[in-house]
Amino acid sequence: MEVWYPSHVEKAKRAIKSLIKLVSGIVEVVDARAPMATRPLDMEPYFKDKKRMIFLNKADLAEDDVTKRWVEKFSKDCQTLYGSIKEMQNIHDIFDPFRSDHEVNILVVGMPNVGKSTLVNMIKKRRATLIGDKPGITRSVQWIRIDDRMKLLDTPGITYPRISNETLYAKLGLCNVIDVEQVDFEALVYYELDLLSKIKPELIEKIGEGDSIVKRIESYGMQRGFIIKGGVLDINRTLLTLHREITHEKFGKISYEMPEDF
Ligand SMILES: Nc1nc2c(ncn2[C@@H]2O[C@H](COP(=O)(O)OP(=O)(O)OP(=O)(O)O)[C@@H](O)[C@H]2O)c(=O)[nH]1
Ligand SMILES: [Mg+2]
Repeated sequence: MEVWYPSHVEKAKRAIKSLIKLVSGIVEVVDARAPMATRPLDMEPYFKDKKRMIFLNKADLAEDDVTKRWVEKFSKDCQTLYGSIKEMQNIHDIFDPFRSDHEVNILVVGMPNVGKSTLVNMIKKRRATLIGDKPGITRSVQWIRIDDRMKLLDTPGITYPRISNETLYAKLGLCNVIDVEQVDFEALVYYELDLLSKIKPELIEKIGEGDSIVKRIESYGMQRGFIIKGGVLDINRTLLTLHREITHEKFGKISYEMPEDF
């Protein structure tokens, strides 16, 4: 599969490895819709021996009962919280377990677009770092002082240089960890729909009329008038809009993986 692996990601991994000795705690932000797929697994060997918190963000887009089961599962090994950073009242609960009477440095780490910089800004109560509705916004590591006893290290989202597993690829696409516009998105959106047809067949029916996924996509695009010269369907616009609507709750809250499958 074609991956999206911009050069700043490799640089960020090197920076994290070299700065890890300065931090006493790690907040790992994952996407609540696919909390296993969005764990930064290739970096985890470097996090051993550190106090850790897993935070399942974007819970507003995931199915509540599934998220709660994920939290139960992760909690067996590690402190775990979930929520929707933008709406959370108790955001300090994420960092309070790391506090001590001396200064602490906390690494905020995770895949692209999961909400790391949003978390840093919310805790800082102002825009200390750029955020954006696509992956790859944060380009380099940045220390942000929260108060006289805590500094956070905001880091660029990290991802894999190679992905050969179609299901993982689809989940990362559906969480917008992969920048769809930077890859062959026709293939990616088909992988996404293929996964959804297995786990949420009722969602596929909502897309449009037809007895196959391809026909349903065509009917969806035609209905919206995504047509180019000669009355031909604008397939690029159709697929990108469909991807955007699915991943931004237009088809309801969707969890892409279940804790019982792991
Ligand atoms: N629905 C929803 N969107 C969120 C939430 N938290 C953050 N976002 C959005 O997710 C997008 C990515 O947020 P960022 O904070 O830039 O993500 P990041 O992890 O820093 O991304 P990179 O810098 O690319 O690694 C933005 O559009 C945020 O507004 C949440 O709890 N729910
Ligand atoms: Mg960021």
